Amino acid sequence: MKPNTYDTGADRGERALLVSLVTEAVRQSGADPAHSMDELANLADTAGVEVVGRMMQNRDVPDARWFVGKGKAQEIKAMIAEEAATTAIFDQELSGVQVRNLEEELDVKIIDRTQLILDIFAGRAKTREGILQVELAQLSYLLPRLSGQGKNLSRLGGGIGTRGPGETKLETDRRHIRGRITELKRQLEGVMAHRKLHRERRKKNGVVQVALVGYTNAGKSTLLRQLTSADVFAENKLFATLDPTSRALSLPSGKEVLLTDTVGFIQNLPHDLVAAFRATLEEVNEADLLLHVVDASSPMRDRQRAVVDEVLSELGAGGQPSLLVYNKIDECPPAAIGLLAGGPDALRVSAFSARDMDSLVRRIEDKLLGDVRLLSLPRGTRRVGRACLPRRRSARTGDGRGSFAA
Ligand SMILES: Nc1nc2c(ncn2[C@@H]2O[C@H](COP(=O)(O)OP(=O)(O)OP(=O)(O)O)[C@@H](O)[C@H]2O)c(=O)[nH]1
Ligand SMILES: [Mg+2]
Repeated sequence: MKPNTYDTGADRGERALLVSLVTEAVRQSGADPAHSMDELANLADTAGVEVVGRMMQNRDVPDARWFVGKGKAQEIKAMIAEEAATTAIFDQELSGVQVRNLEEELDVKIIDRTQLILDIFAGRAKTREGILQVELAQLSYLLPRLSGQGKNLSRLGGGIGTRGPGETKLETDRRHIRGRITELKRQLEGVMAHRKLHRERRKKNGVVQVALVGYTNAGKSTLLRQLTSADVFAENKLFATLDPTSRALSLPSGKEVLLTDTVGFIQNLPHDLVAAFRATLEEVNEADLLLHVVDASSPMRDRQRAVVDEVLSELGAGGQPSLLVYNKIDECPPAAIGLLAGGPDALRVSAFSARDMDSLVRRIEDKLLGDVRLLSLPRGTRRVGRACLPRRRSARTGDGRGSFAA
C-alpha cells in the first residue's frame, strides 16, 4: 500500500475556540499557559483555522470524563453558540472518552494540540519518508482513541483533525490498523538502513556534518539559506520545514562542511511524532557540531531553549558539541541582548546581517578546530595551523569519523 497521510483538505472556513486546562502538573512543568495558548493560536493559524475565542480553566487534575469539568463544558457550549464556532481545540492531550463526551455535549469537532500538530505535519509532508513518518504518527495516536473518534470522523467533510485516517479507515478494524503500523515501521526501517549507508559513505569520505537544530520558527532555514545560498523554504509559520535539507558550506579556510536543516521542535511535541521522526533526526545524532538556533526576540526564549535541550537528550544527542546561536537580534531591544548568554559556546546574530554570518562561519570553524585542540596528541601527529591533527584519522573522535582537516 502506498503511504498516505489522508489529507482530506483543510476547510478554510473553520472557526475554532481554544481551550486550555491549567493543572498542577502544567504549573509545575515551567510552561507558561498563556504563552502556550498563543502558540496554539499560531498552530491553528498555520493550519488555516480562524480563532474566535479562548477559554482557560484551573483544576488540580483533569476531569476523567469531561477534561475541564462538566460546568466548564457548559460555559464552552455557550461560547461556541455565541461565536458560531465549528471546532474546539484543546491545548492538552485528550483521552478517547473525553473526546466522545465533549463531542456529544458540544456538538462540534473536538481536537487536541497533538492532533493539530499532526495535521500540520500531514499538510507539509512531501517526501516519501516524511509521509511514512507522519502516517505512522497519526495511526499510533489514533489507535488507542478510535472509539472516541466516531462522530468526529464521520462528520468528515474536511478541516483540521480530519487529515487522520478517514471514515473508510475507521470502518476497518483495529487489527488492520495495527497491521498497517507494522508495515510502516518495516518501510521506515528500510529508509533508516538506506540513510545509514549514506551516512557511513559520507563519514568514510571524511565529510564533516553540522546540523541546525532548534525551536520551530527560530530561523534555521533562513540561516541555511543565508550561509549557503540554498533555495530552501523559510516562512513565518510553525513547522515550515519537515524534511532535512543539506548543503555544502565553505569555511574561511576553504574547507567544506555539510550543513543540514532539520524539523523544528515545540513544547509538548507529540511523543508519537518524535518516535516516528527518529529516522530523520538521526542526522542530528551523527553531526560533528550542532548549531542550536534560538529566537532571541521571543519572550519565551529560555523555555524554548530548554525544550530543545530536552528533546535532544531524548534523542541521545544531549552531549553533542554545540554552539548556541541567538538569532533575530535585530528584533531584540538592546537591554535584552545584554542578557543573552555569551562565551565561547554562544553567539548573537541576525540572519540578515552579512557581518554576523561571517562571524558565524568563523565560529563554526573555530568550534570544529577547537574540539581538536582538546585532544591529547597521539604518535605521528602533524601540526596544522593552531590545530593538531592526528594523521589521516578523525579530528574529533579518532576513529575515522567526521575528520576535519584544516
Ligand atoms: N527579524 C528577523 N527575522 C528572522 C531572522 N531569521 C529568520 N527570521 C524570520 O523568522 C521566520 C522563520 O524563519 P525560518 O527560517 O522559516 O524558521 P525555521 O527555524 O526554519 O522554522 P521551522 O522550519 O518552522 O522550524 C521567517 O519569517 C524569517 O524571515 C532574523 O535574524 N531576524
Ligand atoms: Mg525551517
